[in-house]
Amino acid sequence: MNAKFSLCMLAGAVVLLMTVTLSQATIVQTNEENSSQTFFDASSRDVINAGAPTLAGTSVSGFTGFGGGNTAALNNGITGGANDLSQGAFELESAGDNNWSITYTLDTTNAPLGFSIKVIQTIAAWGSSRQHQHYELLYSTVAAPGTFISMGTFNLVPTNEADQGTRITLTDSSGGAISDGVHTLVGVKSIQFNVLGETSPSTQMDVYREFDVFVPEPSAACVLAVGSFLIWQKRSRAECPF
Ligand SMILES: [Ca+2]
Repeated sequence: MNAKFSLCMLAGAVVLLMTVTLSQATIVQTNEENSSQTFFDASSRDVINAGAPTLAGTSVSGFTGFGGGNTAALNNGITGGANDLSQGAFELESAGDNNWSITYTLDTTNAPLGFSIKVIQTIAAWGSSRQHQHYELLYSTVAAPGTFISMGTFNLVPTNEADQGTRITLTDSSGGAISDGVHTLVGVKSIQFNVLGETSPSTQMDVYREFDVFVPEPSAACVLAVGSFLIWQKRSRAECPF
């Protein structure tokens, strides 16, 4: 068996492994809570953060801010202090239908194949059950930027209602791009959060502090075995914007 044949065998095995991994992938939702509204930190280096070269634009639908609540707070890298509505997106339930959405469109000028999304974190903080979370996550691709695909609805009800800070982390069971086994966050053009009213104990709206969306770091995407590196080589520049 010569070296070239061995490399082909290795590459083939990696392709098979990746295929099996993708088909078995599931979204892993990790819910965390803390007594403090300021415990969970926001990232200012994620791809949808305001000012990031990877963010092309933001659009909001159906949101009416209450008490200074605003959607710009969701991607400014700041979670804010206790009871600080200026650093949260909050719509009073009586202002609407317990539903608003925000869409972050990515700049794919230097990533024409779109982005792979590996981690999504959402942070909420308040009291009186408004630290709960409930939203649908959707995405579109560079191939069909106007078509949004649902990745499911995610919910957080604290085990201890006295805990006023919460965080949902979405990852993938394979360690790669987030996938439900059918749809995978690759080739991504836009990410959309469709914010919903609570599921329990009421249907009131919550105070979201930050939405963070992360792509693989170059070291994670590129430092792989030889065979997988050959497969990823063509794509890594597009998928590793930093
Ligand atoms: Ca951020």
